[in-house]
Amino acid sequence: PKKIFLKDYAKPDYLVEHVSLTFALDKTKTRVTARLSVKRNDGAAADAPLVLDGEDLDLVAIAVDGKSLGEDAYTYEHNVLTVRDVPAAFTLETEVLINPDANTKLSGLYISNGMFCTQCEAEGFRRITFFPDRPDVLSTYDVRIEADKSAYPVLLANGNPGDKGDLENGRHFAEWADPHPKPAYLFALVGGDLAHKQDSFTTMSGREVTLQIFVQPHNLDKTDYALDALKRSMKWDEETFGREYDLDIFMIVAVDHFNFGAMENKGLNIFNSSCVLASETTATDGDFELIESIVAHEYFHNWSGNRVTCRDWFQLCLKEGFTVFRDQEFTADQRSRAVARIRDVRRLWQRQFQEDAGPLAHPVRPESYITIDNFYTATVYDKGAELVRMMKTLLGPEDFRKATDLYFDRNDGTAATVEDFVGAMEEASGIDLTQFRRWYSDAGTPQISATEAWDNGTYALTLTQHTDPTPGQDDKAPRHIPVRMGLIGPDGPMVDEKVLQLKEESQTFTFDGLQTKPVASLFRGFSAPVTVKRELDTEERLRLIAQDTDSFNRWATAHAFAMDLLKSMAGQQEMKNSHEALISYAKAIETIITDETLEPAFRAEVLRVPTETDIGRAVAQIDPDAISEARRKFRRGLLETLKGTLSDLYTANLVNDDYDPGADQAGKRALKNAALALLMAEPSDTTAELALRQADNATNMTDEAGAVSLLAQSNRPEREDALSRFYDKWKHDPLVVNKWLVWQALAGGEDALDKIIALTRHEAFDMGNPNKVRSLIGAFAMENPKAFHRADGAGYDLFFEKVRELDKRNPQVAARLLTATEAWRRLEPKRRDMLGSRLKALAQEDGLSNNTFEMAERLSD
Ligand code: BAL
Ligand code: ZN
Repeated sequence: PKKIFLKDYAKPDYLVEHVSLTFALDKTKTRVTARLSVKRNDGAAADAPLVLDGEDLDLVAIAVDGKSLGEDAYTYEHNVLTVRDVPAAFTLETEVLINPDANTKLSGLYISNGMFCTQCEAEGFRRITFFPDRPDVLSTYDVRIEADKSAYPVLLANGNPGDKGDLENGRHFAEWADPHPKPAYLFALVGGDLAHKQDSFTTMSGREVTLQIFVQPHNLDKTDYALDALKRSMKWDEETFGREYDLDIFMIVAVDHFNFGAMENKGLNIFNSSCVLASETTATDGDFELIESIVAHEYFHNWSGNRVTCRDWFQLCLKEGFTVFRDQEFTADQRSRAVARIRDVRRLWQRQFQEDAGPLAHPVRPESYITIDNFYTATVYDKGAELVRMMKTLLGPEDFRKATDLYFDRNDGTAATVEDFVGAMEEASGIDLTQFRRWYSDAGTPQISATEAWDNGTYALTLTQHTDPTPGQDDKAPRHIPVRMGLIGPDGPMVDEKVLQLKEESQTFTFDGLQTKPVASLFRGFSAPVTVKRELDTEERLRLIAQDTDSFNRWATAHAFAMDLLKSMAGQQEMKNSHEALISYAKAIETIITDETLEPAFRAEVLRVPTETDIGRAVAQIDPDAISEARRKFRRGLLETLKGTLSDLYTANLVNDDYDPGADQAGKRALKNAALALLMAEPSDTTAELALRQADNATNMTDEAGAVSLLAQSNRPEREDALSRFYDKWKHDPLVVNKWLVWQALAGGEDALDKIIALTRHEAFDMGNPNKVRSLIGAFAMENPKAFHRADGAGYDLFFEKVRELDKRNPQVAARLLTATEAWRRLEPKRRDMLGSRLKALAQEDGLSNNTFEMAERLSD
């Protein structure tokens, strides 16, 4: 397979100004007729051939300016159509046949539960028609869709609606026009028997926009929350970024088979149904929060991604990092800023830090790829968002807003680069970001060592930065790192918060005139995506947990304390007086979880115990059995000290009001369920009874799932019955059944893997549905280390069998599953050899997709 490099970027030889498409929809033979208004680009040679992408297309007819081309005028091989001797401006007409029913890759036009839908990002449009399928070719579109009227009464495409009407033979048509130039990856089409909910939004300039959410009719009662989240997103983007919506209509369609979470197609977002459908009895508070953030994310793309798009796929973070930043800020404003920050950082640690520390490490702006599908990563998305946040910290909020205005205004209607974005930041603020740009080009997480000295009223803090080598990048120069910090004395804060600028390899910052030696609160709000190494004794830790005025750092200090205890229990780290330290930790978090002046959701975050996978990420060598045992002991140790408090918390946080998915009620439920989770560390009959009662009496999915999932993780006799009753109750609802699959994928016990293997044959599982694959195989491989890394290698056997099977069907999802192995080099030697050799064997296998080959090769390299 061919590698593509950023340094080789060249402008396209031909642009397409306008596209007219006609679709005659048919399950196995959809006819796509395309008329492209093509123009030679400035600087292209007069004899440059027209080169178009096309994959799995059956070419029926091709003409230039109305003249049909003979077979000697073009070639179509290796997914490339080349037309020679074309004029400087012309109309290209093609007619192709495609087979949506056979499209198991879920890229291009395919069928999900009987409806036609599309996914074109990154390179799916070429599976619909011949086109220069690259993001720097922007065109206006008009689309006509024809289909059988009774099977597909609803026909949608991007833009504003035009004519519609009946045709012969029970068929009908609908026309759509999108006046905003867009790259082909934002094209979308839907045809199906769908119901919809409708609302409207009046924009800041007074235009009324129709909002519609389309779903299968039986899901119509699950659309209200997404519609409400959409309206809030539209308002927020006007108020916060000055961005107004630009079409007469905005539509969302839910589909069950989808590779991504959702897709920001212009005016016609297509969503994985798991990221849009919610009702109080079927979705948890976490689902509601996720839906709110994804609806916002896709909507925000209308400006950060659609109006201003990417020049090439190496610039993916330009739209994704910025849009994640925007959706994170939205969530922080809609809910609790402190809790949102903790959750975002937890996610970054879980996914991105792991990626940055292993064989898949790559810069936020990668320099090469075989298939771009493999670079929709936590690094591009979540670290990309952190880079935007750091620039906001360096610029301050006012200059940051000036910079985003400048960026949007200057690049509107064009395909931009990271350089355009960072350049706008510099121009609006006068700040030099030359060194900061290394964050985009250099992979790896900087490690900061903090040492301190105290001398007669002067506190000196020395920060040293170092980044380990990553694949292809051996030497790393120092980065420009914003360090938001404060100093905490025995009675609270001692100096006002400051942002230090760490630019050298090592720098010392001094603070004079202090009465007593402070404890530094560093990287407040997680002001930079770095790890910090420092020596804190228990007294200093307790001071930060109790007195830091930055709530993120209160949580982070408690979390680091817990991690050190867990590592020492797993035999990975020395800790003096670890028994006393565990009691100190328990007492410290008890003070927080019982402090009613703090938000319940924050207290719930403090109470959550790191998972076995979290611990695996933090240790030098992963021994899954030792980690599992350490976590078991840690939870039991906490329970011993906190039992009474947890029972009280449980009772005090019962919610009796009508269900509301907002932050206040959700916080109370989170705290109550976190208390129950720790009580279940060693479930007595009374505790199991409490969980069973919660499951049976629950009037919302948060409480039902909270209780059943805990029983599923336990070895209580009630387990099987709770799971089977849950299945019987919910087997008609695939999204709820996915939760049931996840809980069993995460379960412990000696026979855990056998049960997972049995589930791969269960009626609820389907290799053709990515949500099912992720729920069972993905959850097992990523979050059940004991079963996945079973000492006899049987977990690996199941995993690789499923990856191979899936690769034939859906390479994008197969390749993504492989990320579950990224820490293989840190496994204890026996497992390392078993997993490493399987990865190497896979990389050498014939007949793999490019997606899976690229991942297997990078992982085993
Ligand atoms: N653009 C792919 C899905 C998303 O990030 O919104
Ligand atoms: Zn996105």
